[in-house]
Amino acid sequence: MESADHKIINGHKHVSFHSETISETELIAKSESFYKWQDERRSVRDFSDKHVPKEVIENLIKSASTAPSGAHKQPWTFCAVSNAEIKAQIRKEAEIEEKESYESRMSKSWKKDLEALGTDMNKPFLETAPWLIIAFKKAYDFGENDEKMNNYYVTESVGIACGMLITAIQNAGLVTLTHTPSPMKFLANILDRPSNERAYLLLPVGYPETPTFVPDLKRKELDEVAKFYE
Ligand code: IYR
Repeated sequence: MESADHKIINGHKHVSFHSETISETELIAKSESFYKWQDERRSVRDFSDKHVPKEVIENLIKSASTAPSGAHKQPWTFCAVSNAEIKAQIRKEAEIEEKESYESRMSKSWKKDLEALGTDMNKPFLETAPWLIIAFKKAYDFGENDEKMNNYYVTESVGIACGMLITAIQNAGLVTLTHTPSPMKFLANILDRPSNERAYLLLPVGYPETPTFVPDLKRKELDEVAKFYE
């Protein structure tokens, strides 16, 4: 059965998609205001412990999970932690890894590059922030009979979903930080994740502490990040 609102491709239903065409003036205005708003986003390392409702976190994760993914497999699990004991355990184990990284694993030039950001091995935000969202990538999935099911472009897909999560967090009026303790294996152990999941990124979510200071960073100019072929 074919009708104007859907068609069948390879035996699968495709529904009609409509996106409103606006004027070029509106296009320019919308794209510019979105850019200006995104340009206000800053990674914040000092969090307030102010409560954030669980429903907000659910909506943020639902937004991230709208991301495009290889063969629409959505190869991710977002673990949201507000439990104080679990946050304390995550902080303790992250700081053990970070201490090792700062003291022996990271090169001199790497640490020099980080000087401007003011990072160190101490990660109090892992306990202070009301929520930690840990993104896990699913290397593969399990089918109905526990057989392995392929996922595709897993790293890219989860990276895109995390980018959208960061934007959703900003849109909600909250702040975050892309934290990647390395190695991150301890997160799968603490959160008891199945064998197909690997920790990808940890995002503390909440309000900034007041006052909060962030590095006086400058972003690259358009001509440093883009080349046009017209
Ligand atoms: N993971 C460490 C080090 C670190 C690395 C990079 I690259 C940064 O942009 C920031 C920090 C830490 O979280 O301190």
